Amino acid sequence: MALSKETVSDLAGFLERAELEARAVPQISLQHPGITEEDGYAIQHEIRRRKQARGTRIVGIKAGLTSRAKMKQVGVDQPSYGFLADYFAVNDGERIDIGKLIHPRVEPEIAFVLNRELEGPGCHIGAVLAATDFVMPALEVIDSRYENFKFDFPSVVADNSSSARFVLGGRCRALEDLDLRTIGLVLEKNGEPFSFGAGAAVLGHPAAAVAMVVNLLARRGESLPAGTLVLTGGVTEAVPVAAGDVVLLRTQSLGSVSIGFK
Ligand code: OOG
Ligand code: MG
Repeated sequence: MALSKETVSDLAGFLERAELEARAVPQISLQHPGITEEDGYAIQHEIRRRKQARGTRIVGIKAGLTSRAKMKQVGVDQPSYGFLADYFAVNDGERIDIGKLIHPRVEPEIAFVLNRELEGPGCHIGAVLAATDFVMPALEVIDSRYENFKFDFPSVVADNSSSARFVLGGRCRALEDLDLRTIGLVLEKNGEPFSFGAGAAVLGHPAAAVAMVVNLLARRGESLPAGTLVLTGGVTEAVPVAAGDVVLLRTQSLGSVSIGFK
C-alpha cells in the first residue's frame, strides 16, 4: 500500500460524494501517482463500508474489464471487480433519470446467481458451474466518476469499477442445456444495432469471470455467499446514452432486457 489509512478514507469520501452528487472529478492517480491496485481496492471497500453503515444493502458483485472490447474501449488491460448496492437495481424496461448520472454508458452482460458459497483461492470454472442456480441477461449502466471517462487501473478500482445501475431481465435458465460461450447477443440503441458478441468474449467463458472475482476477494478473506448475484462484465464495448435513449439487449436463448433514460 502506498497510501495511509487517512488518505484512503479521504479518497473514499471524495469519490462517493462525486457519485452521489453526479459530479465528475479528476482521476485520483494525478494527485497520488504512486497509488497501487491494493490502495484502489482499499478505497472501494471503504466506500462499500460507508454505504453499509448508512443502511444500504450490498446485493451482488460485478466483474469489470473482462473482454478485449471493454479493455480496448477504456485503455486498461486488467480485469477488476466492484460491488452492487441495492439502489443500483432498476426494473426491466424502466426509464431512469439521467440527471442522477454523469456520463453513463450501457453494456451487455451475463448475470449469474449462486446457490452455494464460493470461496477462493483456487476457485475455477467447474466450481462456479456447480454453484450456479441460474443465469440471466443483464444490462449494466456504468458511469465513471472521472472527467472524460478517463482512468488508470487503481483509479477505476477505487471508483467501484464505474458501477452505477443494472437491470436483469429476459429468462432465467439453468446451465445444463446452455453453452454460455456460444450464446450470441445484439445490443441495440433506439432500434439500431450497436454491437454484437458471444459469451466467449468474456475471459473465454463468463464463468471464468466469476472465478476471477472469487479469487480476488480471497485476498481480502472474503467469499461469495449462496444467493449472490454476479455480473460477469461487458461482452462488447459500452454504448454512451443521453436523455430519450432506449437500449435493448437481445440474446440467443435468454430473451431480452431493456432500459431507457429520461
Ligand atoms: C470500468 C468498468 C468495467 C465491465 O463490465 O467491463 C465494467 C469501465 O469500463 O468504466 O463494468
Ligand atoms: Mg460492466
